[in-house]
Order: sequence, then structure tokens, then C-alpha cells
Amino acid sequence: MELLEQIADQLEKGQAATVAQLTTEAISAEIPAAEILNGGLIAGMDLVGEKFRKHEVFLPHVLLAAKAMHAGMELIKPLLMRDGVRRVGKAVLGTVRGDQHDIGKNLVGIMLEGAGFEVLDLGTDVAPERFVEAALAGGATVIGMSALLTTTMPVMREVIELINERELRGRLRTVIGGAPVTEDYAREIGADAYAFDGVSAVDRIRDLVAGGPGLLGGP
Ligand code: B12
Repeated sequence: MELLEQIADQLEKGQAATVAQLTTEAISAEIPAAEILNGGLIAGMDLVGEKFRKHEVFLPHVLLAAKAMHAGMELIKPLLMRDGVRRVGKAVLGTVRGDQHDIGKNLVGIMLEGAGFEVLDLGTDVAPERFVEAALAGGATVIGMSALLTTTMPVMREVIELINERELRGRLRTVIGGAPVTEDYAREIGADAYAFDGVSAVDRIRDLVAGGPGLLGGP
């Protein structure tokens, strides 16, 4: 089995130590970090997600896989960030209230830091007020929100309503993401941008920081 497939396979089995060892081997073999991430770690997490959906594995298994993902990510994080030396903007990032999923959000954070952004990561289960207050206190101009549950997606709308109520639109711009989130939903709730993955999140946030129009047609 090819090295990246082995990483995916061991991640799916929740073997954190083996995932770490194979990831180190892949780094030594000079496989680019982005390939290790997509072809190994994310591919493995996709396998788990698929089995979870079909009820072939249960939550404890998913948690072990998430730990293995973390073990691999810690090793490639410095490589993903290597090229980002210049600070191009500041963004607040968090998973919305009621939601504990943070793997995707963390990946977006790593990609943003790699692209030169300063990231204020608020973690998971973040209340709407905290997003806004942290952005104002930290001088961030972009708020990135993650939701993995259909039941927590509406919290994103609450954050945007709060920004509107406090007349902060234009000063604070929003970008949303997470598996159940779509561009249509972003338009519906009045978010400035939607991104499908970490790479496009960097592109969208770069546009917003540069004063680009976003989904709403203006800063
Ligand atoms: C891992 C996982 C867990 C782990 C989370 C561990 C952790 N530390 O994150 C644990 C075991 C804790 C968990 C718990 C639960 N989970 Co869960 N979980 C998953 C699983 C298998 C993978 C998610 C993941 O990490 N994907 C990998 C990452 C890389 O992808 P991603 O998150 O989508 O992120 C990418 C993009 O979406 C985007 N993105 C993400 N965030 C952001 C933010 C911004 C700003 C931008 C621009 C982009 C962006 O970029 C990322 C990188 O490419 C999914 C299945 C799936 N396929 O999504 C279910 C899933 C999300 N879980 C689900 C459920 C139901 C639950 C529970 C309610 C189960 C239960 N009964 O307790 C609990 C809820 C706990 C809570 N309150 O949050 C359902 C949700 C169903 C729904 N429609 O709402 C899913 C879809 C599984 C399923 N098919 O049923 N889960």
C-alpha cells in the first residue's frame, strides 16, 4: 500500500501513534505537506465520516480518528505555515455555539496562518457576542465561523444580526464554512463570503481584507 493510503487507513482505524510515524516518514520522503494533508489525513477522515454515516462505526471510533488526525496535523503544521512570514491581515475564527467540531476550523486556521494571516482562534462552542467582542478587542476585520451541525448553522445568522444591530457591517466582515453550509445559505443569512475548504477560505478572506465586494456586493 502506498504511504498516503497507509496514513488514511491507519487514521481510519484511530491509530494515532502509527499515523504520526507514517506522517514523519512522508515528510522525510519529501512528499509535500498539502499532499500528506489531502491524500492521507483528510482522505482518512472522509473514510471515517462515510462509515459513521452508514452506522458502521460509532462516536468513540470517530473520536479516536480525530485524535489520530490531530497527531498528523501537528507534524505537518509547521510545513504548511513555512512560507507565511508577512502578516497580511487579522481574522477571528471559531466554531459556533453548541458545536464541538473543530477539525475543519483548525485546518482553515493553519491555512490562514500559512498564508500570512494572524488568527485569533476562539475554539469551539463560541457565543455570538464573543465573536464580535474578540474581533473588536483584537483589531480583526474578518470573522470566520464554522458549523458542522444543521442545528447550529442558525447561530451564524445570529452573529451577522448582531453585527448589523451594532452597525459594524463594513468594519467586520464575515465568512462561513463547514460541511452542511452552502453559498446559498451564506447569501440567505447575509454573510460576506462562503468557502468550501481551507484553500478557498484563504482566497475569500484575502478578497475581503482587500475590500472586495464579497457576496453582498460591497464592504
Ligand atoms: C469528527 C466528527 C465528530 C467528532 C468531532 C471531533 C472534533 N474535534 O472535531 C465528534 C465525535 C466529537 C463528533 C460529535 C458529534 N457529531 Co460529528 N462528525 C464528525 C465527522 C465524522 C467528521 C467531521 C470532520 O472533522 N471532517 C473533516 C474536516 C476537515 O472537514 P470539515 O469540518 O467539513 O471542514 C472543511 C470545510 O467544511 C471547510 N470549513 C470548515 N469550517 C470552516 C470555517 C470557515 C470560516 C471556512 C471558510 C471554511 C470552513 O474547510 C475545512 C477544511 O477543508 C462528520 C462527518 C462528515 N463527513 O462531516 C460528523 C458529523 C458532522 N457529526 C454529526 C453528528 C450528528 C454529531 C453528534 C450530534 C453525534 C451525537 N449524537 O452525539 C455530535 C455533536 C457534538 C457537538 N455538540 O458538536 C453529523 C451531523 C449531521 C447534521 N446534519 O447535522 C455528521 C455529518 C455525521 C453524520 N453523517 O451523521 N463528530
